[in-house]
Amino acid sequence: MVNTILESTIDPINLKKLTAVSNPKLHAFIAEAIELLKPSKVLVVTDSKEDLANLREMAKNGGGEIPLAIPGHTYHFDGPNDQGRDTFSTRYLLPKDMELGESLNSIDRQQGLDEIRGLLKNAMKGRTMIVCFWCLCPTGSDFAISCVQITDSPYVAHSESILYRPGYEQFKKLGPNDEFFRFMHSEGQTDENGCSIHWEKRRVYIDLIDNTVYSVNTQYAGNTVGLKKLALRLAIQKASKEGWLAEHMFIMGAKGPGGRTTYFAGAFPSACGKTSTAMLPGQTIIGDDIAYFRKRGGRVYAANVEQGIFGIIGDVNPDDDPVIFKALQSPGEVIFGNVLIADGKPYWEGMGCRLPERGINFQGQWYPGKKDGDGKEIPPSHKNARYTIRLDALANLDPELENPQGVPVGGIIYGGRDSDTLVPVEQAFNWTEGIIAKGASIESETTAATLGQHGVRKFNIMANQDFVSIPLGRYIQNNLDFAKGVKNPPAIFSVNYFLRDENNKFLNGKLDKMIWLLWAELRVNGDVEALRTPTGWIPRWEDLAALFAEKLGKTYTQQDYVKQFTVRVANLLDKFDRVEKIYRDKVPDTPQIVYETFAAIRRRLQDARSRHGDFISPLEL
Ligand code: SPV
Ligand code: MN
Repeated sequence: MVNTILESTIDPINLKKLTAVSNPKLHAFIAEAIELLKPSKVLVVTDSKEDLANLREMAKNGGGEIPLAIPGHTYHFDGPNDQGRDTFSTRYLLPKDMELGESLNSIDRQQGLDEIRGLLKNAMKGRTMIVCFWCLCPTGSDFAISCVQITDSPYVAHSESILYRPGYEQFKKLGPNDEFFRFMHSEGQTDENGCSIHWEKRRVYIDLIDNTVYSVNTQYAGNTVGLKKLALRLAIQKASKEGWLAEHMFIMGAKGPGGRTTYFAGAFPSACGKTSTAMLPGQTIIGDDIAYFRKRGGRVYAANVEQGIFGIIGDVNPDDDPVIFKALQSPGEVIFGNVLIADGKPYWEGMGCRLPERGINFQGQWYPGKKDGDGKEIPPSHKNARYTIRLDALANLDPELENPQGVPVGGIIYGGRDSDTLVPVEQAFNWTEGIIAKGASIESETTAATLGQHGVRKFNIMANQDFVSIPLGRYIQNNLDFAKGVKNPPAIFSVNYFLRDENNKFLNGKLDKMIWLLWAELRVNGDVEALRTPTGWIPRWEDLAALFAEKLGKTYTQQDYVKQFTVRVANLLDKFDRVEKIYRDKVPDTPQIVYETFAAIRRRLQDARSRHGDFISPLEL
């Protein structure tokens, strides 16, 4: 049956490419997709240069991208209502015997499958179904996971060819029982601009039983590029069963004294400085979004799941982000998403030059002062406008990106958008407190990376809340257990780049994050002492002043230090009350150690308050 379907729909050349991968489960998936989507043609993409070049051409010829003046550059627009991840319509398909807890969005499995199959029915009539193979993490490594993507969007397939390692040859080596991830996407009906019309019927449904994600009526990469956040959700479930970790984290090399490199991984909610930390001048980048962690010989190693960046372009300018700015001005494959286009060039807010007065953007013709249907002024580029680029286009790429072993992790950083509570950097006392009081206690103000209201303080466990696919208590326990058998677990830090003063002005400059990172690098290597607060270790003024002078040529006054590093006791107590309430109300499987840790921290904060009051200057410590 499967063979009949494949042979009757796929031309001999593409059929040969498909059957060279002799995996019966793959063939069944493709046949099922053909039956459901009814494409007029099937294109099978191998790892060959010709096949990848063909994808680029398809994308440029009516496939969702338009060429720009610089060779290799194109732009892509998503519809006005399709500009970010849709966390509301992204749901886990829940079998009757599975519990995920109420903090994860789910729908009965059968009901969800019926709904999404209904939406995907005949979706590719008159279209080409693209079948492509990619790999999460370096191919052939113990991190690697094979993936197959089905899509009718050349833009989606082309984006994947930039962001992920080719996986066709690896797929050929899979045994009949080896696991792989499957993604099925259709942009649905499109309008005269090529944008999905039925965005209200946008759905991203995740089937954990079958390692399959379905996505329909959307084009925004965060909802469609299977290997990105759709795969992360599947990977978290797989990691939980197999004893490793899949995290929403960058990986980068921080440079210490004497040319030393210490690797850090960092989790930040979307649009909170994650990419710009990974790309700090003078340091080296391995990845900016998703990392897998494994233990080997009592050490923790991490690998980048991706080989490219889908980064926020707003505020990328030659002063703040020189490395990426240069790459975005140079010939080579780059897709600009939802920026302003004029005279064949891309423009965005905060790029450090005057923007043109006329152009086109995701809302059509644009001019300053143009309003949308609700009377709201349309910005020239969307706040979540992005670029897609391969990491090898960057001057500061770390040489270990393709190391199949990954890199040894010295430190882990948890960040968030917090105007009034956490100090700019603080080291947790140990792994357990780090996981619980730093990672599992992140609260961050919402941003344009997800649809919905912005600027609302929201709980976001390990900055991974949107992607966790197991009960949250188990997820915390997995993180705690991961350090078992590790001689020196990575040191854990919190950072906060968004602290403001009483006039709502940011207390830090954009490059100050380099200093917090380099201080953390010194701490990991035991090079500096630190001051003990109720919640962890903070830097001494003199160590920061030396780093500011050496790395940024800046004077760091004691007055600035006191403002930034004052321990805000009342705010911290409130924070832990809010977070604990979420665990008590919504996470029935919260490990007891979480409550014990909160209680211990609260006692230390109250004790400090009785001696110093609500605000503790670091000079008093
Ligand atoms: C994020 O929003 O965290 C991103 C972009 O990295 S995406 O998930 O692809 O929307
Ligand atoms: Mn992300």
